[in-house]
Amino acid sequence: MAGTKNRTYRFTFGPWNISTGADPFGPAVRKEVAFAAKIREYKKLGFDGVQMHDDDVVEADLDPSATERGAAKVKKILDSEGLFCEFIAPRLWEHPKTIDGGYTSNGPAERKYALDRSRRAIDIARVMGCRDLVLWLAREGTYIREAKDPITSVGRIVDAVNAFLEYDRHIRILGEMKPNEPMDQAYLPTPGHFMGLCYRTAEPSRVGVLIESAHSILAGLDPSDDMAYTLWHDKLWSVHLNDQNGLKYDQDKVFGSVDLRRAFNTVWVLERGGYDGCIGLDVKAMRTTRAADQTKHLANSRAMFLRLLELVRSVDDARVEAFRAERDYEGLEMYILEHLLGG
Ligand code: 3MF
Ligand code: MG
Repeated sequence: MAGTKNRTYRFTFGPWNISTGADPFGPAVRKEVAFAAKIREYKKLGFDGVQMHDDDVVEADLDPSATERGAAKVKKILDSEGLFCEFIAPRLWEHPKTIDGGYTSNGPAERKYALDRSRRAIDIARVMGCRDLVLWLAREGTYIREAKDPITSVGRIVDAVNAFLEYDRHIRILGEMKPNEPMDQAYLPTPGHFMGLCYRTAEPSRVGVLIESAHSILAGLDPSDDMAYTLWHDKLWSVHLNDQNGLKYDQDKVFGSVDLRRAFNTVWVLERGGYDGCIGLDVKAMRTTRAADQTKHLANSRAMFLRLLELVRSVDDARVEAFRAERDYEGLEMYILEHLLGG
């Protein structure tokens, strides 16, 4: 796409990306870093904004005025660092009331909790000066398919989105879809599923997606194709770039660290598709990483994006078109591989 070559990108990540290294088989290996100290790292690492869960900002389940006061304090901390808040995501997968899911739980009191908590997350977003609410529907699925009614469940998710659109006339809702983990199977496993649903909501123009590379890979899909599909619909509003080595647990590896060409294609689609959202990274440090190096994976992922961006921008379009015109995809492939190898 013409006219995009001077575009600068804004980089974001969530404070959970600086982590203790605990995994399901072993405890923390690094000390928890205090929130304010994490925030001080952002600019040093070349980042512009912060992605946040509701309870990254303020403890869950406080009353409305305590919630507002707490959020205002955090807004000041971000302001003093020159950072913006990109989105708020209600963390509906840790609370005892959300063991069976949030919006699709079989319990009416639990479903009400999920809706109320999400509305509180919208209140927090307002105070933080951001207009995006991200829904990672972590537990909206099952371990055994007989546990819930699947058709009712889809309707409940639509009803929840509609409730949020009505609650705040400016907020945008972004679905972040993932096929499995923590659940065996999710009701809306891919961005395409959420896209279908968003056209059935009360206000489709305020419903879109965040696409995470690893989540597409886990669904057996190519992240750049998922992104292209939603860009065509003007609905790609945020991304979580990372990488994933095959179909196993969600790895959140450094962007481009597993499949350089797949990452190159991702940057190609974002750049040429005129993507104008933030470049969000959702990456984990290895458990073996020493505390002194616990932000390297973030700096490295950002550096990989920028290196790949240079490569995307220096592709010779005329050559690509000539290969296409000749249907010489063998030649085109070798041209791309040599370009990636610096030749
Ligand atoms: C899980 C995720 C989540 C979301 C986050 C913000 C904890 O695989 O990707 O990270 O990105 O909740 O939406
Ligand atoms: Mg993510």
